[in-house]
Amino acid sequence: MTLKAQLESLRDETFEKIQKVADLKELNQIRVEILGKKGPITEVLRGMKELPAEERPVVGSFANEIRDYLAQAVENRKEVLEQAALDAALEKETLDVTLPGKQTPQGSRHILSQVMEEIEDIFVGMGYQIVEGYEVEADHYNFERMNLPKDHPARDMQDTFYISDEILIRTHTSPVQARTMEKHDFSKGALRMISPGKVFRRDTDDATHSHQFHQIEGLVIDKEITMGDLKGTLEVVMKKMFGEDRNIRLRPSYFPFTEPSVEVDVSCFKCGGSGCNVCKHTGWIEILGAGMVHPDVLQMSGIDPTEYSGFAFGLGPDRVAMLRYGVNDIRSFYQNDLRFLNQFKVKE
Ligand code: 2NL
Repeated sequence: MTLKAQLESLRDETFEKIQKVADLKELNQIRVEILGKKGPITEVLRGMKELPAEERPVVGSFANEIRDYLAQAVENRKEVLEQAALDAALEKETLDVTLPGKQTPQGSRHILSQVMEEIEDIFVGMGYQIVEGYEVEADHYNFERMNLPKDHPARDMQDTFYISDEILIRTHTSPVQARTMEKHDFSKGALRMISPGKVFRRDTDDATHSHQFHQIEGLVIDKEITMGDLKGTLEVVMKKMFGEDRNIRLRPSYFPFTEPSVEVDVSCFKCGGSGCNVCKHTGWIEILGAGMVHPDVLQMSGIDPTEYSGFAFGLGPDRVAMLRYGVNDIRSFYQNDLRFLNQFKVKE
């Protein structure tokens, strides 16, 4: 076989190999093998000095031609394979922007927070300040200042969890009011406040009792505050909470920190007063405890009861939520069961 024929068959075989190769790595191997320093073409070019002088240019240019031809074939094939690899990657990694996204579970305000904020909004609209205090309190502020000295029998109804003899978790939000009363500067006007928050009692938990629940207490102190202010204020609030058609009625009661004391009933929001399951066929729903602030309570907080008077009330948001939404077990609010809570989901 002539050298020319050898080169031609090397060209044709290599070209075929290049066309068949499907892998960039293998393609590169072929390039190194055929066109590299140890490859057959380099060898031919190197062996040219053995040839007669007149054949050298012919063989040299033919070998160069084949080398260039194969180098170009490798380059073309490389482009084809790279494009194919890119197409495959694009195909595999296709992002369908029309697919629905992964849903992130969206939470919501707890139903008690919703009820409390609604009540807070009513009072803010009437010029009250919202004051929050400590859940861990001094016996002094929780009991003594509320006219409940250590031997007072009414303490039994508000037994709680003691951190020490003098430190406890509050049984009502009254200590917040006591702390605010002693600080209030009456030269700047009346004190109007509500204190919403968590409270604790040593209760045996059942459908209507929980060792932890909520309270919103209200307090107004100024010169010449009367029972009429109490009644008028609570009537407006009850109408805003339960509907403009509601009425209220006051019944005598007892709290150590108020005198006189009353229970406040609101006419039933479901039946309007004719009697139903919500009002237990009485037409009335017991909703608040209230009264005129006991003079001794004013005195203990540094307010002169001969000059100032005030009314106060306590309201249970848990009970409001239970009545309004037909929840029959107070413990449902504290179990974090999403099947319960999701029923009261609101868009934030
Ligand atoms: C109830 C009873 C009540 C008060 C809370 C109060 C606060 C001060 C002075 C006098 Cl600083 N009283 N708070 C008064 C009457 C009743 O709560 O049954 N709550 C659910």
